[in-house]
Amino acid sequence: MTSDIHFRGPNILICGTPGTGKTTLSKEVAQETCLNYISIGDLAKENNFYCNYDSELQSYELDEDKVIDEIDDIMKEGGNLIDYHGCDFFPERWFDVVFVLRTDNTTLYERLEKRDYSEKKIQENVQAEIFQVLLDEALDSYKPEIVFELQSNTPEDMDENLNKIKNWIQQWKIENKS
Ligand code: DAT
Repeated sequence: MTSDIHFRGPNILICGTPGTGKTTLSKEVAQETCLNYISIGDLAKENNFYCNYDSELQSYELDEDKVIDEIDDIMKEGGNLIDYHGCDFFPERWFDVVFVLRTDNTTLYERLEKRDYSEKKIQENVQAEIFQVLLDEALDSYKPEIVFELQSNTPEDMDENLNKIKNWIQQWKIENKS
């Protein structure tokens, strides 16, 4: 059973180190299902939900409380697909399942090189992936039985992951008779 009653369908979180393929996969899932896609990065940008700029990390610090306030009502209804690298600040009750994307370090390095990231930022992200920081964060933040690791190295992985998530949604619908 789910952690909460979601009328419009399950709430799914796709997280993982930047470059593992969250946005690409989330958009494909949203296109093929009735889930409402929400990129936390885009939401923050559109609404300026930031506290500080960290010049060393070349990134803005997210105002997590504002993000939660903004979408809590939508999340209570269900049927949302959230795309964000981290996961430890979201209310645990929001999600029915959490997928953590994983990518081999050489592949991830090559993908991040194509972004205008500094060498330091690339290295930090690749290190985080090697030490499975996001997987551990997900396992610490949610019940381990709702956390699934998905390999995301090749286009075939992408297709397989899309099918796995679609199948998971079908199963959820049967179990929750929605
Ligand atoms: P994220 O949203 O996690 O930062 P993304 O969806 O922007 O990642 O993907 C980064 C790049 O890598 C993009 O050019 C698409 C490519 N990519 C992602 N997953 C892939 C996969 N499984 N196979 C091949 N390319 C992939």
